[in-house]
Amino acid sequence: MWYDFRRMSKAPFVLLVNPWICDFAAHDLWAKPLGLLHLGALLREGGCRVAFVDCMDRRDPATQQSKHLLQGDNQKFGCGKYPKIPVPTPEALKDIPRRYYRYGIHPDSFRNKLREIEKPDWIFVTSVMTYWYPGVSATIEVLKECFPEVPVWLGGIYARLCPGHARRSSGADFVADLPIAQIRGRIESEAHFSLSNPASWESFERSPRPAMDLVKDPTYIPLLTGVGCSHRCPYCASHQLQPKRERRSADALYDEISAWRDRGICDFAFYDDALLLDADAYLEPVLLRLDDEKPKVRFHTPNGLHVNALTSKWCEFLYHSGFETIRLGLETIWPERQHLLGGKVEMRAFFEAVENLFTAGFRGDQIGVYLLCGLPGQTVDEVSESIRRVAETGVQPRICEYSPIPGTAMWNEAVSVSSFDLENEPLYHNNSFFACRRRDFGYGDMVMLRNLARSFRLRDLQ
Ligand code: B12
Ligand code: SF4
Repeated sequence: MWYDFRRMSKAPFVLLVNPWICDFAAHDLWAKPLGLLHLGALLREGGCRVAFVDCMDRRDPATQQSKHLLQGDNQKFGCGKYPKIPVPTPEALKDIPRRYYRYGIHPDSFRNKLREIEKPDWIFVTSVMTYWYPGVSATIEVLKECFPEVPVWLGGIYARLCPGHARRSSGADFVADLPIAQIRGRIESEAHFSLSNPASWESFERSPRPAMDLVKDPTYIPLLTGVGCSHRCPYCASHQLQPKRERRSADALYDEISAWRDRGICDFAFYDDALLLDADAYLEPVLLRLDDEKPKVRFHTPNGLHVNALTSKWCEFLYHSGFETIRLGLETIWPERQHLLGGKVEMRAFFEAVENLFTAGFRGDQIGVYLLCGLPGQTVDEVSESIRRVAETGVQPRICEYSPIPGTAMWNEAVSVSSFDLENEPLYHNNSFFACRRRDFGYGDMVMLRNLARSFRLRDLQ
């Protein structure tokens, strides 16, 4: 379809949409569409009008009144369960003995929200996990039904990692598999409109804070102090998605946190891939300023911290600054695999980090340690030993089932190990599906290891 954007001589009105998620499980673990809200802030600063519809709003009143879905609920630190509707399991995932759901608001509520909005000039839909694409396609289908003549662009992580698949199956008119700096040019040439803030699109440091004000009554705020990571772990897409390491200034971060705190927000979650890298220059001044002020806030690091950065100084600092949820990336306790994965961490450093955290005052149930599970070449024994060894230190082992990601260094190996068509079907990237299962490391082993890790966490609750 061809759209005559030349009619758009004025600033466009852009509708931003966070799509539904389809999966066996999904939790609101401080999950907000940060990329889309970042884009919204850039568009708004550049002169566009924007509106936001969140298909993942857990507290949507119309959905809460509906009897046709399973209701979500609120949990601690602003997190919670999404409402969900069982939907047919896609053929590719049929052998998983679990219910498949579409998570998020009721379709009638979504349609009503779209009816209430002035017709947009443009619709921007985001995406996160590649294997959540059925939720993206279902969202775009409704958007097309309500606004058939409005162009829909799809961006975000699925669009970046699987652009060919997204072009074929999402229903979007354009799949934006470009870095953010190039998206500006594309918007301007399509809309015949000059954004007034070109410099903000060029550098992360200069960009405005994400438009979290578009989210109705947020219960927590996601934060991104920097993008990119100096490591190149073979299973990770960080470098593909954000090749350049960039940081926001300490002042900008302080302003963002204090503004939300003054509006009553207590919980803040960092999405950074490398939060503690150069933290003396960026994070330390912010935490020091916040330390003198009231009310106190709580911080959470769901995406994992680098073990080597957890010196005794930093552990004490994190404790006194209100860090509540600590996650560490250990991957495995086997030195050979640690080396193959880039040699970021050694057991000596891990034990030291755990000791530093305990000495600083953290409890074991606040500290979760991510262990990779099911990597090509990994054995069941390696993972179970890792789980036990981590549990012995008094902290909580957490399994990260390997999710193969196109374009990563490990991708070709994953494709050759797997008996599933990883290259053409992103549903097989689902961490619950475990596409790299094999004779000596099957789906049942994965379930057993997940339960083993959970049993140690439950032990800590007793
Ligand atoms: C924060 C995070 C999480 C959080 C929450 C994620 C969420 N739901 O929001 C937590 C810690 C819970 C998490 C969990 C997992 N994660 Co994660 N996570 C991330 C992380 C670090 C950041 C994502 C993010 O918000 N980025 C920030 C924003 C700014 O970037 P963005 O969304 O890409 O948006 C930019 C552009 O794309 C663009 N854009 C966005 N939308 C749109 C729309 C349009 C129209 C346009 C034009 C542009 C545009 O604008 C933005 C510009 O700045 C990424 C890695 C990364 N560096 O991106 C991994 C990542 C997404 N996670 C990944 C994985 C593997 C997982 C787990 C499966 C790990 C595991 N085995 O348990 C679990 C899955 C959990 C689940 N089922 O929900 C993989 C992806 C896997 C996949 N197949 O898709 C990634 C890429 C990391 C990796 N290993 O490489 N994750
Ligand atoms: S896994 Fe973590 S440390 Fe490794 S490259 Fe990705 S973000 Fe960096």
